[in-house]
Amino acid sequence: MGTDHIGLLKRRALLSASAGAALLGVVRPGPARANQSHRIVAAPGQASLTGPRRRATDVWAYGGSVPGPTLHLRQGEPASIVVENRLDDDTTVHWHGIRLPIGMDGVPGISQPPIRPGESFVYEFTPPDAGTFWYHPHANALQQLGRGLAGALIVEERSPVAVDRELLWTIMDWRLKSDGQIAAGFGNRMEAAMAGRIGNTVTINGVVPPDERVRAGERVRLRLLNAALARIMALRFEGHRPVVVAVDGQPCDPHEPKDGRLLLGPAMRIDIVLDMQGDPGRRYRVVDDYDEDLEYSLVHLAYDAAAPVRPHPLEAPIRLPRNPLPEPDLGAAERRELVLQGGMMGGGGMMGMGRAAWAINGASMTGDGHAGMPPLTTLMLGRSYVLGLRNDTAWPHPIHLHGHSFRVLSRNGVPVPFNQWADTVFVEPRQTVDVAFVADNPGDWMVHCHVTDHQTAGLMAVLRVGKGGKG
Ligand SMILES: [Cu+2]
Repeated sequence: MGTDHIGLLKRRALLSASAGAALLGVVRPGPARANQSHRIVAAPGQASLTGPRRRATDVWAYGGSVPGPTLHLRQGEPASIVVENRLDDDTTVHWHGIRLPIGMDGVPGISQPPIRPGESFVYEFTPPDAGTFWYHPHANALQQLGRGLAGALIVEERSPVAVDRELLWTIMDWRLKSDGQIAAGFGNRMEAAMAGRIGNTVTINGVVPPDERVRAGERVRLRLLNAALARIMALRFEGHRPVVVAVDGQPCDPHEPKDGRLLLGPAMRIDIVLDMQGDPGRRYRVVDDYDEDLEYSLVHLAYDAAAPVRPHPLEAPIRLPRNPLPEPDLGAAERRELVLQGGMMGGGGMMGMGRAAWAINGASMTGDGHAGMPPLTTLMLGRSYVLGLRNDTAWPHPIHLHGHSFRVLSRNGVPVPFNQWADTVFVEPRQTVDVAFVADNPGDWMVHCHVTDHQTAGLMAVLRVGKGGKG
């Protein structure tokens, strides 16, 4: 009888699991939904950011939607993306985090001439890495990104992890007036020397989010993308234990984040696996408490009242396959230090730097990139480097390097665990973050803060990767 009882339980568990699987479909999304050729039109449009009953907001949009269409590409296969500019403004597209040739990197004057209104440009590259990436303008970025030009780019793993569902949250931040329209005043100099243009309305996938409906017992892979101009977020999933499986698209050792908080500076991405272990029928807050005094509920996970789809969390492995990143040779690596300087200091004064508010190693490159930007330093093609990112300012900076992903080594000398790679790393005030990479991609690569006001007000430099140079 005992045996029968256990057998019955097992059968029941199997039945409910398979019922759940039938209901939800245990998905292995993967290459099947990918497509290597796309066409995107950048144009003015309208978006119902605050819901269908309020007046739509005038935006600039890729493919008529905010965010733009999510592009799915296959890893290691050539892709071709036509971008047509129907704005009244020059534009380019930067494929953030994709290791591609300099000519496809979207920096005006360095990678390509800007795409003039009415013109098109064909971006062609082969994404070497699977993961969560994104695309956005690198021309007049404050306005173009701030008015809605951003979209997710997902390079599919050849053999993805098994989950019930995949979700993507492209999080954007808007400064809206009471009539629902975007407030003017991009490039305010006072803001540029402080936290940047932080808005008053946060959207997920283009709307102030309604409840995210979930089912007890299901396993979800959630791709988080901070596509805001300046807002830094720290997300906590109340009642849940998210497991980080990738940072900036690059797989890491699966781990629960410290204090359960997922820190997302502008441009940063985190992939998590979330087992829905909450109670059927209940709602759980997802909170952004980066600024503890301004904590708010970003969205709620709303559980269906139905019984869990399975009695225990899935036991399937969640470690993602590694990408073909070159491993830096730390024994032979040369060290270069980038000192981040400027900004409004605690006492209200600002360092004297003329028109720029920020600098790297005493030099300020402003704007979005243009021809003739002299390199801050030259790196030898194929050699390993450690970059020490030293923040001498009173503000945090998510520092992005184009054309490469780097291993995050340490913060103030303390090793960073879990084999984390990134293309945008968060550097706290008075902190030095060491990152390492192989300079294997020739070209003039931007390194800049992704708080867009900081970038355009001087927190930007060029690293030249080439033969024979020394900086
Ligand atoms: Cu910054």
